[in-house]
Amino acid sequence: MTTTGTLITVAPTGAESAKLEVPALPVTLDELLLTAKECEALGAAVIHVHIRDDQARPTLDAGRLRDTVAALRDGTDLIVQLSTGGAVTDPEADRLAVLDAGPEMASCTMGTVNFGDDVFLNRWEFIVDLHTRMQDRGIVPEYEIFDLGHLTALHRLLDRYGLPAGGHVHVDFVMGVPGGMPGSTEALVACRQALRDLPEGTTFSATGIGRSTIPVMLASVSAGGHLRVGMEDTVTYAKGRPVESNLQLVARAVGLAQLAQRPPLGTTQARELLGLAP
Ligand code: KMH
Ligand code: ZN
Repeated sequence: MTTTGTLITVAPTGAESAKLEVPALPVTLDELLLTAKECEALGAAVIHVHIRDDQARPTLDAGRLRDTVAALRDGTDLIVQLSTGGAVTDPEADRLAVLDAGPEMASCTMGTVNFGDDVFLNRWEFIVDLHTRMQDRGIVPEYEIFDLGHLTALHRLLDRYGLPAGGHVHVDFVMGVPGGMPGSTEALVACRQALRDLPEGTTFSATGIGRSTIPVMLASVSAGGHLRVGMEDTVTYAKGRPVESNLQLVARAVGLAQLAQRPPLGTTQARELLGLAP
């Protein structure tokens, strides 16, 4: 397994920003596909997908999800990772049904977290359901870690229900959410240390929300981690400068990976790393 490169995930849309306030946000299938192609050409290997309806509101509509997976599969070689997190208002049944769209990967958040003024609810039974359904269908999870205790929950999950499809464990530290762990080097190091309790070879990426984007990116690369970037997580490129496109964020991540002499992994190497079928 290669660990010499950097896995770059782009999370282009999310469920939180409004198109009216952030016009560069890709919300239609055409916009998403164009973004995906551009980001792949630059060095992204995984796309973490949230979709929107005709009014640009977050949706988990089954037909749209299927069409999105098909379009991304046809138009790119990116690893398609559907969000099962959705928006904080999405019911569990709809979040589980995301798996019916047949993605290669899906997210699986490892616990409940305060999410600004809201609560992002992830009950234990729901997590078990997601994990075991993904095992049954050969969908590879990315475990989303919003707080240190979520790694304890992951340890318990793997202990009781076994390894995910493909046998490899990959986690993503989502840092700097108001209510979750801070987007600091200290918090990232604490999470990285806690990986020692997980199966050998477990890999991690990290993303910093808002102004923690750059510190988290630097900390992750220097700690041997991978990178997730995109307008789901930040819409400000630098103080007073809105993000112009997801491409701009991917380009910055690629530059950092090259500087660290861990260049972006291509999609074939990324599938190898994550235990996905070639
Ligand atoms: N939109 C957040 C409530 C995920 O995609 O799995 C949840 C989220 C995590 O973004
Ligand atoms: Zn997401």
